[in-house]
Amino acid sequence: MSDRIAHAGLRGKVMTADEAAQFINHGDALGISGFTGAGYPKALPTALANRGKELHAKGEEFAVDIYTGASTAPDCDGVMAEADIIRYRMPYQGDPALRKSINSGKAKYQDIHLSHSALYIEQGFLPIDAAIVEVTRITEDGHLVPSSSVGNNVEWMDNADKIIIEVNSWQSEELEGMHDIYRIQHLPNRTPVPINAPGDRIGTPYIDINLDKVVAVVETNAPDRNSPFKPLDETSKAIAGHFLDFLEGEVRAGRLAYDQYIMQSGVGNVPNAVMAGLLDSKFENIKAYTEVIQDGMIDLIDAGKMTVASATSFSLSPEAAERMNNEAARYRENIILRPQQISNHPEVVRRVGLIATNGMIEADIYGNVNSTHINGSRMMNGIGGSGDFTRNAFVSSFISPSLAKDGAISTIVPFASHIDHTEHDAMVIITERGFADLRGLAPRDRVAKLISVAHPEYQPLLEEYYERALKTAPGMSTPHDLRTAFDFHVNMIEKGSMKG
Ligand code: 0RQ
Repeated sequence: MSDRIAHAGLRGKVMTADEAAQFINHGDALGISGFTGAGYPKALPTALANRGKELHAKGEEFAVDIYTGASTAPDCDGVMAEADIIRYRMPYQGDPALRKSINSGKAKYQDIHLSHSALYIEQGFLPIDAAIVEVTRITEDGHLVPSSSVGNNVEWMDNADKIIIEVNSWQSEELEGMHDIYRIQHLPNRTPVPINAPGDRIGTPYIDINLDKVVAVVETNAPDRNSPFKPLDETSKAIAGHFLDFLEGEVRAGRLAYDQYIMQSGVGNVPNAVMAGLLDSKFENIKAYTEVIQDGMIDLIDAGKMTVASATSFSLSPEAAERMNNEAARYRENIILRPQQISNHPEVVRRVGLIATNGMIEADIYGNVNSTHINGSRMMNGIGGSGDFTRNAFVSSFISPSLAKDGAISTIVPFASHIDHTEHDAMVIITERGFADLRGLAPRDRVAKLISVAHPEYQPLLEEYYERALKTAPGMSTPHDLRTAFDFHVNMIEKGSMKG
């Protein structure tokens, strides 16, 4: 048995994943670890999927509700979705098999702000039966040292009746000391979260739980889903360039200094490219108060450009994950991993004054942003933490190429087919064509700025729409021609291109 399980009582609970899966019953609600492919349980999901397949073959029912931190991986969400054992899922996902299950009506999905998800359990809106959580190590005293993500692990274990712990020896033991575990008080006794700057530590480096609830400990040795990022292309480099121009403008306007930039950055290839752009910039002493640490931040730390990165999880390429596993002791000087209620806490986000930068599916000519649904109906991933940050940031920006799917789609549209971030929150929209700074502008004054960042192939169509809207709703605050407002999307569905 691994010496990573140092607590005598818990050593007596070590068993196989198949044995541990027997503690889970049909209809249970499971709070599991995992955030953007990091720190998810590696063995139980497959064991549960196999148990489901066996029971289904006998004509018996077996399906569970799955709550996580955020997205997991093919060997977690993927295997369970393929075995048809996910009945309800929250708060965020990104797995192709699960996405298929959600969009074919098999799995129900509730897309929740990441900072709200634990509150759904704590405030009694949703039940929870069991927690399944990956850790790096269990100390002699029974403290749990989290692995590469913290997510909602604390709240899941506090509120579940049963706890199953996976101890993954692939995770570096030197992650110990990187985490900062703090519990938000329950209503009506809540007090301010005492974080004034991204580097503040306010809790313990481990999670304390009620050990009597632990029914099983399972040993694993398996990597996180570390997927490589796409190589930087001309479009992502251009977006990164415009983002830097925008930051430089903030410095010239006296709203930012070269050593005062605090970033939040969404996941994905384009946000990662923006961080690559910062490597050669004049910005120093960059800090992150964000939810996910991607390769770009590790590179900024190595270059001495980033001094603090506060998040709840990693989302690294295989190469960067290897660097982290070899050098976690060095990185923990700069990196803090917190529960997602804290990494995404609206109060702290507003206080530290960060610049939020997230990807988007589309924005409309007035600045409403869709982050989640293709053509209004098909779920992509979810809102994730983008709302937690966008609503409360000092500056909220969205970045995207102006075209998707080889030009069949314009990411600037007349009317967003689903709205996650309203015109009241989105401040700056950036594509490879430039940036549209919407701050201080009434709706009609935003239109030209947004059309200027659309692709030239779509600019005449957007102008045509706006002229029509002005005729339909003359003089009105936010003119729309509702009969044709979704023509771009209808064309895409019926003819395979927004151009029609
Ligand atoms: O499809 O993968 O088939 O090529 O969407 O698009 O341009 O590579 O951009 O990786 O940054 O993802 C909004 C999905 C953008 C992401 C979204 C297609 C496009 C491509 C990916 P392919 P790109 P990104 C912190 C913050 C919500 C959650 C969030 C996201 C694929 O940023 O999930 O912000 N955001 N969390 O072709 C049809 C369009 C499209 C489109 C792009 N208009 N119509 N397809 N695509 N625009 C993280 C967490 O919360 C955990």
